[in-house]
Amino acid sequence: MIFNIEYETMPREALESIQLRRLQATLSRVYAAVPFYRAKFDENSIKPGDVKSLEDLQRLPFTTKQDLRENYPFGMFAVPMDNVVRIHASSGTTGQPTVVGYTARDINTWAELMARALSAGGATRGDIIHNAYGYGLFTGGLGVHYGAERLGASVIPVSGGNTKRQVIIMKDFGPTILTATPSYALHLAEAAEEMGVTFKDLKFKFGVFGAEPWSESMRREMEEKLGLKAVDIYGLSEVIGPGVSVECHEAQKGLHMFEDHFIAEIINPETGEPLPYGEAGELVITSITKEAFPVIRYRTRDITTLNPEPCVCGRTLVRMNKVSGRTDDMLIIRGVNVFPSQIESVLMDIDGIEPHYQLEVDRKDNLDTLTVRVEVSEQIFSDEVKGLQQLEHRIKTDIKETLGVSAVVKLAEAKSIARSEGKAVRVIDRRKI
Ligand code: DLL
Repeated sequence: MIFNIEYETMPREALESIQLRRLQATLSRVYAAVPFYRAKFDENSIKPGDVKSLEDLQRLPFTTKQDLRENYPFGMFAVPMDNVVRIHASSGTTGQPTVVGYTARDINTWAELMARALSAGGATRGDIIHNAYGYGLFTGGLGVHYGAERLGASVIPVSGGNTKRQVIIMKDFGPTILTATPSYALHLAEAAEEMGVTFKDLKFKFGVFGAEPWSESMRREMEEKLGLKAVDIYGLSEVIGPGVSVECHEAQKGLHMFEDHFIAEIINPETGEPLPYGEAGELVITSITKEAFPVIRYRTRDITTLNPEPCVCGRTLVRMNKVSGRTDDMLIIRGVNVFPSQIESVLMDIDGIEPHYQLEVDRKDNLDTLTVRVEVSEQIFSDEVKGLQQLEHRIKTDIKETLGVSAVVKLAEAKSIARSEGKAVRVIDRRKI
């Protein structure tokens, strides 16, 4: 089902004229209300009125995470606090959290976008949504929650954690849609198995997974293990939270960007030059309907490509490919660029490997070392030493062949790598310490 058929299937030309109008209004608003933007525009000798076409957007300066940090906590808000009804913050593993605000209208917009996203992911009014994204400052829990209610589905606000209780709820309440980070969804399946509950026998039809990167191979693994169709949802607190883009369950091929609210660009992260459709680079987003916390050309640091081809689902919205990594997640190991997601793909294509792994990077005698710790199934782990050595060798060779980097591979016993209730920790880089 397409929740908002008018906007989601709009002819390109009509969509672009709405985008331009909304962009112009946003620019006037931020110029008048946010000293940061006024100063930035003035520095670049550009006034909101100079933006006369969508192409002119490229003349505007970028906004970075650093800019948001410098205006911590409320300096980027474009409305008086009287009009702010909600505050969220991104945890961020380093430095200050980023604080974002919403007006009542923003909350309304977000609910609509999340209803659209859930519906693209296969949810309908009749569904029961088991929402295991964390509730709190993180946008995942409440984002899905409001969207589910807007859609008219029944939402179980279970949040992250208390995993055993979650399994009982899944068994007794019979939810049909699972929303969680992919890593927590896998953890739920494991916990269920330990309690004698076969996840596949539960009533789940669709899973709407996001908040962290997960590869195509991970999708296959999850669909098989969880017995559902898995779709990808993308978003970030700075832009609104979840509900910036989402895959449709029909194609499961690229995430439709809700372009009536966000303008997406891809740039070369080194030079800032805009890149054409189909080329990989950093995703830059401009919000065009947000009131409390609009962002102009926000550099997400997420790497993807945009694809304008029509989709079988009927949506005319441009699609972004699955995020392949972040510009700041890229590991440089002995000069070779390595994204954790590339290693994930290699691992998931090998039988007997569990979807739980961690990359450890060290520096010994001025040389980088990469250790890949990955879990194997219990059956394999209890196998003869020779079999384990062969498997280690296979992984090492596949990584070397695909990525050109040498790794030490350590097979770990099932469930020995720490599980997370939210975003998984995939990389431990000791070189920075
Ligand atoms: O993770 C919002 C969200 C909640 C999205 C629930 C989807 C589902 P932040 O905590 O601000 O917001 O983190 C944003 O997470 O810049 C990406 O690097 C990463 N991320 C989010 N979704 C995906 C995804 C939420 N589907 C940061 N694939 C983003 C890959 C993702 N990375």
